[in-house]
Amino acid sequence: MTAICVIGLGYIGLPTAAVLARAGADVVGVDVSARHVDAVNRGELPFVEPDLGEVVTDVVASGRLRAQRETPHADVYIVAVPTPFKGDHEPDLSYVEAAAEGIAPQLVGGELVILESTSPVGATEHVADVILGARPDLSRDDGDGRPVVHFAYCPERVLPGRVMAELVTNSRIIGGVSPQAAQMARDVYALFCKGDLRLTDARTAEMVKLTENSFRDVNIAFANELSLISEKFGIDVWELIELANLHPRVNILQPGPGVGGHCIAVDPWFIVSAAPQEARLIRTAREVNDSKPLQVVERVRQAVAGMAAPTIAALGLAFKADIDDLRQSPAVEITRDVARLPGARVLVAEPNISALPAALADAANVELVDFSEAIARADVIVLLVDHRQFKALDRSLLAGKRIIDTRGIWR
Ligand code: SAJ
Repeated sequence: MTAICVIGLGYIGLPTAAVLARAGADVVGVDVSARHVDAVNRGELPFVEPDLGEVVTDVVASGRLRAQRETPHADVYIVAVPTPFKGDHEPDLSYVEAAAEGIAPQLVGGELVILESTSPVGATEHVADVILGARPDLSRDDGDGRPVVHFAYCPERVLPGRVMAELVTNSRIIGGVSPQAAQMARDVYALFCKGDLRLTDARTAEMVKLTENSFRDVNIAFANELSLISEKFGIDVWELIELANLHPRVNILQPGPGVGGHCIAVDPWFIVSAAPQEARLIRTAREVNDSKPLQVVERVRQAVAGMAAPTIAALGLAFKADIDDLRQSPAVEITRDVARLPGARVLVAEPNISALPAALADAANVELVDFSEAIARADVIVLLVDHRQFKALDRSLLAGKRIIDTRGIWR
């Protein structure tokens, strides 16, 4: 049985570990967070993701998945740790490097190291350099008789909220630092993935991932730009897009309060920072999407103009519908800025969390309440996330309120 070590038990690493264990592999999950390790060893989830809980409970109970903080020896390592950017939008590879440093002492030769974290072009070769720099007795090719370690890049492509289905059905791009590494990695993903497994080199695979998320960012920026133009012209942008999309070759995405999450708001910068002269459209899309929260705050400011002590309901904090993930969420940024409007009291309703995040917890004029209470008490309602609870709301509750619907769900 293949021993697989998955490093990083987050939104990608834990589901991947779980489906590998379900497929029969002997899996150890490694995480720096004691909270994540303990939750997994109890068979519980440290975060919300539909359909994952049952699988984790099952594979932990059967002994095929266990979690720990130290990196063990394994035949295959899968690195799924965060790759944020630094203040200047340069990628921060410190978590990837720390994972590589943990793997290096365990190796004996013949192992496969797969990087899944979204990374700038060249990162997989950098992982090989870090590991082989620490282990000069090992090599990345067969040349001189030293034992060989294999390196591959295989980006995850799953959509938060649909991870368990998409892990199995999505096709995957597998980039080897060598052709043999790509073939070995294909055998690992073939354990659970029913989609196409397409092999290429590591640099192409890294760029494919960045391209996919930049494609989505540019297309959302187009929708967001249309929303600004439509407001100026007094046009309903959602009707505009619905009608334009009736054309057989037009497929515009949805405008919103901005683009959040740890992927689309981050990854395009990995291209821009490495190719600033060439990546002009990708940079502009990032800027358009990043400016959208400010425009929403301005609409709230106009809506409360003349009110001495406005009560504002902020509905939703997550970066998108029906998840509990607040990372890079434009809704958090907007709520924080709205709370700074003179005299404002902000009632936050987020059905998927039980405590306000640090960015809001200190503000005395912000409280987390049930959404029906927020709506009942508010003068102005700003809808920030299209959670199912808000979509299903009895519209008569909104009567007499000033409404800023950034997702177009109450049209
Ligand atoms: N958004 C809009 N309008 C839209 C679609 C999305 O404003 O029409 C906003 C969302 O509200 C959210 C942000 O964009 O704030 C990102 O949401 P998303 O659903 O587009 O994407 P993520 O970040 O949840 O997942 C993306 C996916 N990539 C693509 O669809 C190309 C997913 O497949 C990737 O695996 C994931 O990034 C990742 O981990 O890279």
